[in-house]
Amino acid sequence: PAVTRREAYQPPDWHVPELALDIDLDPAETRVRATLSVIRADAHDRPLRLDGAGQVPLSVTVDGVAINDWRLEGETLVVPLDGSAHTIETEVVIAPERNTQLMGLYASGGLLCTQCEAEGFRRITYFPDRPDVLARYTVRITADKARYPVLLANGDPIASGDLEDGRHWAEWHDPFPKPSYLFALVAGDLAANRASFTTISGREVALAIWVRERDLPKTGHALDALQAAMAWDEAVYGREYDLGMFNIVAVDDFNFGAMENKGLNIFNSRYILADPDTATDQDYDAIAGVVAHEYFHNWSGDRVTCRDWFQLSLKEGFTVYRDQSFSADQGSAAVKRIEDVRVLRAAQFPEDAGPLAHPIRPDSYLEIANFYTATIYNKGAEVIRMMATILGPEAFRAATDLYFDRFDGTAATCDDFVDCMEEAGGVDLTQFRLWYSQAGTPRVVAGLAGQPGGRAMLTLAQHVPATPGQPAKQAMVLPLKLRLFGADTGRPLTDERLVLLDSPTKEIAFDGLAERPVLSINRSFSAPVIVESARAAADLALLSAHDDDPFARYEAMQQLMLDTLVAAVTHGRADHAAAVEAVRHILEDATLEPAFIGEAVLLPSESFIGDQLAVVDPEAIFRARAALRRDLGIALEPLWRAAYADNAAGHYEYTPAAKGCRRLRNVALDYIAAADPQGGAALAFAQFEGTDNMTDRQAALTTLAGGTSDARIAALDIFYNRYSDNALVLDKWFSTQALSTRDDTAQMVEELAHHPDFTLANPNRARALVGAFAVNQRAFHHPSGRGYRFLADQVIALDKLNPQTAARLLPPLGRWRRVDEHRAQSMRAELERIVATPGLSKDVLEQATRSLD
Ligand code: HT7
Ligand code: ZN
Repeated sequence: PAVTRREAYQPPDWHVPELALDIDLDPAETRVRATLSVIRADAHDRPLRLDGAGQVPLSVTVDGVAINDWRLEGETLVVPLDGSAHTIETEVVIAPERNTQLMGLYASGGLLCTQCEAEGFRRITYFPDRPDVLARYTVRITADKARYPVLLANGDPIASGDLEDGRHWAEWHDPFPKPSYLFALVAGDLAANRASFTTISGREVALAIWVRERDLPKTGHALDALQAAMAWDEAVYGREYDLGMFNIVAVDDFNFGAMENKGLNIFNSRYILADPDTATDQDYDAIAGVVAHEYFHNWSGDRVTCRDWFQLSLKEGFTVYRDQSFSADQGSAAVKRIEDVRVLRAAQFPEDAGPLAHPIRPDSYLEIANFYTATIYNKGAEVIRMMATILGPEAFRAATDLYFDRFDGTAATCDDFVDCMEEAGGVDLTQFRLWYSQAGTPRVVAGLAGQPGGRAMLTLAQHVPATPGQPAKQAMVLPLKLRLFGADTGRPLTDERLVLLDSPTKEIAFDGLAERPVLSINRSFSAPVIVESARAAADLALLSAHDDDPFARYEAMQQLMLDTLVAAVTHGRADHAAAVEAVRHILEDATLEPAFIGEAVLLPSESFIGDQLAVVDPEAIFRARAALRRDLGIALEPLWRAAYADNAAGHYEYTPAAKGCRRLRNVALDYIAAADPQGGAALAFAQFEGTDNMTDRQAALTTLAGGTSDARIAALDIFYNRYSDNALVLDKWFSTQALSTRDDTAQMVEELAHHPDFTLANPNRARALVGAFAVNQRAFHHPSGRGYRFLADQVIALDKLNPQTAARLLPPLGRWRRVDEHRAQSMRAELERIVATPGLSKDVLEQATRSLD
């Protein structure tokens, strides 16, 4: 398969200002007629080249006349043209019901829907399927009226009518030029939860969330989130919605979270449907975040789109930054930042440290679908956040205004965005641009040396590790917020400073310090880097108790626990006293909000502990973590029981305060179970049975599923029977078991893959079992190698149906350099088995071969 390179970008030969689609829908045989007005871009003599995939042209006409001199080069339709402007018509037939890849037009639960990003439109019709060809679309849909009473497309509806044969039609027009990846169509038997939004300039926008009739009661939260997001984008970025209508449709089979098609967002139903009985607080938060994210794309993605797919982070990094800021404004900003950093460390840091590392603006790809990664999204958001920090809020807003104004209606680049930051911010970001081209997580070594006379010298050194294809790196610009605290009193000794570390090393002197200083660095996680700063347990405990930056306070706690756990893994045992006392202090601090306490007292994950070690020993990590969990549970049992009792709620309410109480209470439940497995299981089972909400039920089930009590089987059965007709909750049933800390998880997961409710055809279900299992460090790295074999078997099987989803499950197999030689060999053997599989997709081929390097 051919590699696409960023440097090879050429502007399009032909513009397509207008496209009319006439789509006669049928699951087995859908007829698509496309009429393109094309204009030669400049004085060249090249033919028109239209991308296609999987279909053949039934007819091709130029200016109304059928032609025969078209040809296919691979899947590309090549049409020779003489003049500078023509009208081209093509006709194809496609079969949505046979589309298991879920790209292009496909069937999901009786609906017909589309997914075109990144290159799905070519599976519907012939077109220059690249993001820098922007057309105005008019779409006519015809379908059986009984089966598909609702017909939706982008833009606004312009006409509709009935036909004699039980079919009907609808026409939609989208006045905004858009690339083909933003095209969408949905047909089905859907009901709408409707509302209206008055924009800042007084225009009424009709909002609707379309779902199956029975799911209507679960759409309120998503609709509220949409309205909040519309208001927030006006207030914070000055962005107003631009069509008369905004539709969202939820579908059950979807490769990703959701899609920002202009005026017609299509969502994975897990990011729309929620009620207290079936969705956790985490689900509610994710729904608001994803609804906002897709809505924000209307400007950062749709109005200003990407020139080519190498610029993907232009829209994704910026939009993630926007949705993170929105969510921070809706609840606890401190907790949101902690959660975002946890996601970054869990998903992006390992990617940046492994064989699949790539810059946020990659240089080449075989399959662009493989680059919808945590690096493009989450590290991309951190890069935008750093620019916002460097510029400050006013200049950052001026810069985004400039960006939206200058590039409205066009396809832009990452450099265009940074240019706007430089111009409006009056800063030179030449060196900062290395964030776009260099992969790898920078490391900062920070040492603070106290000197006589109230002086201290801070030494900072940065190092960017080698990554595939990038052996040597240049020094980057790292904006580090820092502050010094007094070791005796815990009082601040300095103001917070923003230091731009832009050279390999830097020294900063502090004078007039009244006490020995303790360093608080990378406050609010101002740069997405790993800081190594040898601070004593007592100093970390001091920061965890006194730092005024909540993120830094959390971070000190995490570092203290990490140091304890790393010592335990390395030496077989460790002193838990400092960690216990620091957790006690947090639990006893009445000024802290429960949500923050719930985060601060959490143990670092097994994978994060592993990231601190040269060679990961999953069993030793598991044992060390379990021992600390048990000791914290036992030593602080009265406090955990008090936290459990004090944070009980009468009935479910989705408010930041109530959410925080549930969070702390469920963390406390798990520590109680660690201290007293039998009593804890009884408490968990009582909570499981007695609660009115899924947050508490799922938390209790997780605690039970990790234990050995009889209540475990009972709870799993009750849960299954209660929710056997709810696919999203059954996903939880699968993933809770796949994430279990029990010894027999690998075997259990193999058995679950044969459960009648397990199917690889539904991406959510595949991710719930296989994806969850592959991040369960101890189970996946089972010394027998059965975990690796299981993952490889599932990837090979899924590749035949849905290559994109299969390829996204594969990365855990690429972490073989991080484990011992025996495990590494087993992992490589499975990767080699995958690569040798006949008929492999380019999606999986690319991920597996890169993973072997
Ligand atoms: N922009 C959307 C990306 C997306 C996608 C990518 C590949 C395959 C299927 C997909 N569905 C949606 C999602 C977003 O970032 O908003
Ligand atoms: Zn996005």
